[in-house]
Amino acid sequence: MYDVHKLDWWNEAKFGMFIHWGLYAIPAGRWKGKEVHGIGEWIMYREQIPFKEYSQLAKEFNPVDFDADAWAKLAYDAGMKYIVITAKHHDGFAMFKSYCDPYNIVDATPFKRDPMKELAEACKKYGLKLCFYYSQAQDWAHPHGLNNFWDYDEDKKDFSIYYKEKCEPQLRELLTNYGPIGLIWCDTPMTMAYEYSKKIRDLIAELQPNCLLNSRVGHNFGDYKSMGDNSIPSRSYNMPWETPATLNDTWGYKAGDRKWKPVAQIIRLLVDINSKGGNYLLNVGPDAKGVIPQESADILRQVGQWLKVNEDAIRNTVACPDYPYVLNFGAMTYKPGKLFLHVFNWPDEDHIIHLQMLRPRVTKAYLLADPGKELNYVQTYTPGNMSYRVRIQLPEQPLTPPDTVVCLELDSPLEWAEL
Ligand code: FHN
Repeated sequence: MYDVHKLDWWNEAKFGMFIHWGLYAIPAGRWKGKEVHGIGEWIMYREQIPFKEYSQLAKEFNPVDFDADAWAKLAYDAGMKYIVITAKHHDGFAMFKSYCDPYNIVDATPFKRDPMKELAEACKKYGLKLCFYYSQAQDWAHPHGLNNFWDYDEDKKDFSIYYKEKCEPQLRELLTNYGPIGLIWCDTPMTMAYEYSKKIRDLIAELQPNCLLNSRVGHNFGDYKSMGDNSIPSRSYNMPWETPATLNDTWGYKAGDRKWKPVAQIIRLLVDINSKGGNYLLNVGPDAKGVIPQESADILRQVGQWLKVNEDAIRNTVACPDYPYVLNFGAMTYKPGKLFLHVFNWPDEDHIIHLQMLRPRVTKAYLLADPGKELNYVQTYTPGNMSYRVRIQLPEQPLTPPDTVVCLELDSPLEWAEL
């Protein structure tokens, strides 16, 4: 069962920043002069680079332009409320000071700083929750971690050794040395046994009982469900869930990936996810100097400007019951007492949008961008199916394209009549 109160901040947030940052930012998608297909952080696996060779990247890793304050401010400006950063991805390299394994950013690189310490401070300053991604099962550096079959013989692996020597001690460090952590974001449990998922759950309970855990820890021990990457359920889903998603086609930095999604698409995805009850965890992949690509920053700031005006339609929303018809104007989000109509397709001719099958009565209509001015609307009751039909008069031009939001205040909880 979900602990409602523990999830309060997360349910309210609805929008977070994912950060994939590690040694893979150095090759940035190219190895030995050739472009490597697929997501950037998997380059070691794709090219089956021996650990001995890959680990040399640490000696070059010196992200002198890393600025924790700038990252946290960007998340804040984008209207995000939490940051989930790769403390350790599948390549096994710890992006924090680890006392149990020298293969970490403080001990193995010329940089020598602990970016997680600096981020913890910056997150505090901007009121963001700091959360850690930790690849609990795959570890391509440790001889007993999962999925490095090119260096280590799979038949000789004993997962309990990896768990005891590295996974648990590092999780303990993350949960001890950085203040309150919002959540631990596990990934790709693969064949990890029930007992290890449970151990992680228990460890969090012991060290930071308020810290959340996502479902990719495996064996149903998560506090909420992580959907597939870039995957949105087709209907409203009435449990806490989140979609992790990319801004281009990679998570870790890839210099050659220019497939940025337009701002309008990102806003549309944010609305779609929120309307179905989910959180949107949107990724940036900083480069080897520690800089978040300019394109990502620009997109996020524009989303933030839209969100500043339309925040009520996103923050703290719950799953909107599925409307029985296809919507022509766009999408809807909902919180008790308020139904938000996201008008992506502005009705250019008559400037009217309409809804039918509404069980509650509309008591007021206005644009979030101009809340002081009430919109005219006509509401008629259909006794046949005991529902209202409402036609709303919009101004001639959209106020916050690509999505201008109409708020309808309702006199009772939202339900749609049966078709
Ligand atoms: O293998 C990882 C991948 O590199 C990335 O971290 C994503 C983010 O959700 N998770 C895994 C694939 O689902």
